[in-house]
Amino acid sequence: MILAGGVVETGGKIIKGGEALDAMLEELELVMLEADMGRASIEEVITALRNELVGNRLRKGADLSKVVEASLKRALRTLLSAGYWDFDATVDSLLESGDLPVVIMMVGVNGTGKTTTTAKIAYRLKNKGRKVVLAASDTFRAGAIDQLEIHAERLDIRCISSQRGGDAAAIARDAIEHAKARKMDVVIVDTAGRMQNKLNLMEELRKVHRVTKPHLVLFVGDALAGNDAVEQAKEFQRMLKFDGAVLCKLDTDAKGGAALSIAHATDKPIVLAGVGQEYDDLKQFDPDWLIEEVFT
Ligand SMILES: Nc1nc2c(ncn2[C@@H]2O[C@H](COP(=O)(O)OP(=O)(O)OP(=O)(O)O)[C@@H](O)[C@H]2O)c(=O)[nH]1
Ligand SMILES: [Mg+2]
Repeated sequence: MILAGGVVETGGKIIKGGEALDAMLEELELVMLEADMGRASIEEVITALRNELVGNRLRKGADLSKVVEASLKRALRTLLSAGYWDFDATVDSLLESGDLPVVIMMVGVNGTGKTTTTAKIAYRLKNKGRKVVLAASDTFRAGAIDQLEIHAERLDIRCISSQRGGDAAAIARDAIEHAKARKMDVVIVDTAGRMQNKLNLMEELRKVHRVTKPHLVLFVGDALAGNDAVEQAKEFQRMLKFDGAVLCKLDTDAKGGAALSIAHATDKPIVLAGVGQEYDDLKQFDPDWLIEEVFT
């Protein structure tokens, strides 16, 4: 990225607030806006950055624009690392604690990638030798059960469902009972996509939550939804509380700024990244990778 500032000629200068710094910060604001980061988060980050910079001494010959950009990257890295937990290590330690099965509940609005991510997580855990059961608790969308069952068949994993429409919470409970009876390790509950403002759907989700008492709730966000993903995450966090987020579709030309805003707005970390439609297209979320994406 090219910034307005040049090399500061007389070394050892104190960084002052003023036009030159403002111009640089404005350019960085644009970079973040273009990456779909929300305005509220951007403003907070920029204010913190300005406060950090003004009054600091610039090393002789240092390029102010580079110093500013490096500070911003550091601030964003801190934002993305706050409260971070490692998905695999967390599941391992839950398994070790012996409270089986470990229940993972997936939530999010329509089409963000919940079902695909459910299958990807199942694949990931199965490859580690874990015995996994899926709960088809999306009884809302026609075709949702078949979609999950096809994945289950391909992965050779049991999927508990009820073709009768049925009660999402009851299906999840059946899956947990099934897993308990067979000493299986993990139940992943796929739920229906919903608009965050539809109260009855949210109520159903809360019922699933109440009944299953999940060890982990993962909010699935769509990187392509940009700023909307942030509003969704905030509303879900308000209604349900989730432990971490999965940001899907980071393989598309989405600029990933949603990750920064979700982390900022909900105080929950992004823990996994969906990077394609294959089962192994699920990665541990890497803040540095995302920050480079935002700046290129
Ligand atoms: N490129 C890409 N596509 C993805 C990714 N994750 C999911 N998708 C696609 O996004 C679409 C929606 O994914 P689903 O898993 O069905 O989303 P959902 O949240 O379960 O949707 P509903 O059940 O309708 O709420 C599908 O076409 C997936 O293949 C990803 O990481 N990258
Ligand atoms: Mg689904």
